[in-house]
Amino acid sequence: MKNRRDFFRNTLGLGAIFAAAPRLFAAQHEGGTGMDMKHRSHATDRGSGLIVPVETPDVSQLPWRIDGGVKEFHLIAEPVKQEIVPGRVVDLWGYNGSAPGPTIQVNQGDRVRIIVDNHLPEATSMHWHGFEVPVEMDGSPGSSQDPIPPGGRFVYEFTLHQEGTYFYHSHMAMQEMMGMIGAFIMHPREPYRPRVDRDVAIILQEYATLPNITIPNSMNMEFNWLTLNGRAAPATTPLIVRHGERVRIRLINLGMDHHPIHLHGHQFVVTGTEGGRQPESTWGPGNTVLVGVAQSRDIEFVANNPGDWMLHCHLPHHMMNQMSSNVGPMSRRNGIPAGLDMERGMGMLRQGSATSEENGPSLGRGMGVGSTSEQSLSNSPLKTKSATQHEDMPAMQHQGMHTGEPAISKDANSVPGFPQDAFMEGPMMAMDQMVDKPETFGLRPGWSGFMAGMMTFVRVLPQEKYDQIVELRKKREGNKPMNMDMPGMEHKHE
Ligand SMILES: [Cu+2]
Repeated sequence: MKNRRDFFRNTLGLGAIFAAAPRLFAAQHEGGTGMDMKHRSHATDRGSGLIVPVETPDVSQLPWRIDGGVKEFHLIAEPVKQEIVPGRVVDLWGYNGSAPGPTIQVNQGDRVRIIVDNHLPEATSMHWHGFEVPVEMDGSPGSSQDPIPPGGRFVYEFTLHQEGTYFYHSHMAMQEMMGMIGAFIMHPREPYRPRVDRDVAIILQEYATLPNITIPNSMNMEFNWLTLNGRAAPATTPLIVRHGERVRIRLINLGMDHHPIHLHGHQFVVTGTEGGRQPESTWGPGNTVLVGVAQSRDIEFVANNPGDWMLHCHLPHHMMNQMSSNVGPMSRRNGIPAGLDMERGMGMLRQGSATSEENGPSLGRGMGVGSTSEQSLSNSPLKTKSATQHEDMPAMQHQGMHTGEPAISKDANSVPGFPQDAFMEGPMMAMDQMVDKPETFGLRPGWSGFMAGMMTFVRVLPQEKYDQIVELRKKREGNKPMNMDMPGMEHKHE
């Protein structure tokens, strides 16, 4: 047991777990005591390590200070720059520098105070999703409180008698679609059984952002960036577990879609919802859990099958990045007529007002690409390699990516429906080096070319390989969640 506890002590201080920008914390929580390292107390204070702290890969943990027996947290609603994959920085709204915001962890029975400052250019309100607290602490703008004006502050304070996987989010609808959510874990007074060796929380989000535009269209109903804890694959940080460990993964969804999250290689049981722990008599086996909007689902399994196993949303469109229908001269000489242009197809206004006759109201799913007129799809000659190198025909590869050729047959163009994934997945899209981090060590070369959207790995590793990664984490400088400084990352994304 000592070793196990030491293990958590060692790894929890390191990057992917408390993976925020420490500078932000320093700036925003100066003078605070009981910083993030105190979260370890969850592991040691109670029940001889029966409760382990929850890891949130790629998202930081919110520090607190104790003030007269009250755990005091400080959240700042603000615009953030979120790098969802290398080189793709999106203008989101979040908390304390990231979207999703930092993770809050408390113990059942805690008295907590959360100071919410609004640094947004408009009013906001913070809702504590599923909390049984007095109505004046519910954060419902207009009914339980006045919205927090720009530059304003509201102090929430309540005692938490619940346990489970909860979250906080802005209760302004469009702000939710800009990223304003964070995990709020309430550890049970009586540890759950069976105990888990590893406990992870992942927030599912989605954005509609056109190529070369950094601001998501919060009114859209189709999404081309799907994220786990604020990153799209292959930039998501794999979960590293030892062969034989029992694992809990807490999935939280706030967006416009429900996400069927599928785990390869294992069966799991759903042990909790956004309402807390479920009785064991309700746990049936499965390998896909539908996480509906505004829900959380806890799954548990024994990692008894060694390998690098995918964990992902199984909606096909949620396993891609930067989806855009036949946009630009990508694989074809002149592109393919696609009904509407991309701006209108995704609802971006280029001129006029939203209600002008030209734009007209046309909200909803039907707003998507090709919704107004049938796409006239006809295969034109595939660009040859020399054509891609022509000056005014940019090559189909990004700096820093591999330059592999997609495997396609000679008669590909004569096959109705081609291409589907030929230019969306495969060696051409691989960027192993750009997303290299300890947790990706030893993955099969070229792996990143097939990972996109809401995907990550659960890597079930033998002790030796596991230790290697722990060593690499120790060596990693600082708490960088991803290699933001890699040379390949300097290419422009404006
Ligand atoms: Cu999905």
